[in-house]
Amino acid sequence: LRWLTSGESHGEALVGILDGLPAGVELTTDDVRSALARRRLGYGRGSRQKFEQDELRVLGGLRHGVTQGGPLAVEIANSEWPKWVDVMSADPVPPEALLVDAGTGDVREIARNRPLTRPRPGHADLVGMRKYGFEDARPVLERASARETATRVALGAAAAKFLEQALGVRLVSHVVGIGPVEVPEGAPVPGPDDVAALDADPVRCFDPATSAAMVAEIDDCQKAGDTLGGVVEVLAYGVPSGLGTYAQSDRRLDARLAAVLMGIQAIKGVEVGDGFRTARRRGSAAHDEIERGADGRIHRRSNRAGGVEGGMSNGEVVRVRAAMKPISTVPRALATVDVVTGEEAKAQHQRSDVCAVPPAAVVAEAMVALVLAEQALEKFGGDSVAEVRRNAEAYLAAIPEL
Ligand code: EPS
Repeated sequence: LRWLTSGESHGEALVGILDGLPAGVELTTDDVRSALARRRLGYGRGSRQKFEQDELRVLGGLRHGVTQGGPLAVEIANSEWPKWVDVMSADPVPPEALLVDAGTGDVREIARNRPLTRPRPGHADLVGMRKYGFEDARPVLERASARETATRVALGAAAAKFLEQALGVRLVSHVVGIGPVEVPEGAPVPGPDDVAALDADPVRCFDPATSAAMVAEIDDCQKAGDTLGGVVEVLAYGVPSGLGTYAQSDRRLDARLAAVLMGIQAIKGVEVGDGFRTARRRGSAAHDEIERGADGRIHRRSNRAGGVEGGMSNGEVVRVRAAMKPISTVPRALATVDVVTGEEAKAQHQRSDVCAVPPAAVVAEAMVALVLAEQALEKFGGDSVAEVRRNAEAYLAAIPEL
């Protein structure tokens, strides 16, 4: 399984291709639309989420609600494109076109058309401009933008359907921290049937008291002209044991999960299971003791390992966390240097989200779905959902105690 995306934040459309998905996955454009809608939820997002729409088209790989085995191609058009046709035009535009307001036809200097020369600390702006040879941060921020995650959520929705239909795997994502506000240790963890409740919570938090404190923290932060990061968690229920391998480092399941979570914009840390907390424990309190249950099957008494041991899924719930830094477009702008004048300056800022942690949970869920689908196909193979299911059942029948 492999995937690629293309497109700019204010471009005409984002596009994504998912190659290697078996035939026979039941999927509709409404399934993908509802995944995209979940990514737009979340208290603390900026004005852009209110007026911009994701306009989805599935261009390949799907027929009559069933995948065909060919690459799945999605297009997510941007309803705001008419305002950006000149700034983001694929073909050259005369300089005077950039002085015309695409909406009203007025001739004046348009903020969105002005070169951006004051890079934001924490953003890709400065290094991107220098690396690619731009005098304007526009091309850098257009592609570095987390708007691109819409495409990955669309592809992840297809991967999640495959996992559920072929293997009975179900995923859930939630927010466990926003800024200094954290879900208390030992608080109940959501299950796959709690997705609707999480979608209904303003910050995708499963603990109501913490959710209210998170909302208050976002309000405080907004008043202070600042931004917030946080921590998200993804849980995958029903993952069969044996995905990934200890035999080669790059094929470890945890290595793949960490790589794709780190690949989400603004993620600065990844944890598998109790991760950093386990590092503070002694071995006797760190590992998950093995026992035989009343049903005769072998399982773990706890799941501090997050369902992965030796780079392989062990049959317990797969649990990973990702830490997101605060958004680098800080309204109370930080110090920078204007790369054209060389003078000290305040970093560019037009508008920004205060906090994008709730949508990051949905993005992380999509990435976990893609990697679990990739690893399931590597382990079981198969060109159709039915074949993958048969292969998985045959493997699992041979190890009945797991
Ligand atoms: C983003 C900045 C914001 C977000 C955008 C991602 O856009 P702007 O700077 O134009 O206000 O709204 O996210 C989306 C549009 C989206 O659909 O998620 C960034 O810099 O990453």
